[in-house]
Amino acid sequence: MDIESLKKKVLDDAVLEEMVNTTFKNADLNKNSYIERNELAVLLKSIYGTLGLNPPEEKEIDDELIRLDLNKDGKLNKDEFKVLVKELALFSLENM
Ligand SMILES: [Ca+2]
Ligand SMILES: [Ca+2]
Repeated sequence: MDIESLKKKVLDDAVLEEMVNTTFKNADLNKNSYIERNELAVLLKSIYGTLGLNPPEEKEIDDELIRLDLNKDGKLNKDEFKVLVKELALFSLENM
């Protein structure tokens, strides 16, 4: 399968939904159905590690949280988290 059709597949709602659900469940360490800053930090560090990048700085984690936290309650719900999962999926495809 080529990259373009892979991308299309990733952006297919059902596939993305599945990825979001799985990632969200793994990232939500205290199981309160929100991704808090510390949980986002753990997730980003692990993703950066997987991608072979330097670990994110504290400021980058703050910036990510601010960027993704659309309703400004200081944590990410599943809809907000979905944006990140989508970006990460596309990013890993671009860098395969
Ligand atoms: Ca949580
Ligand atoms: Ca939020």
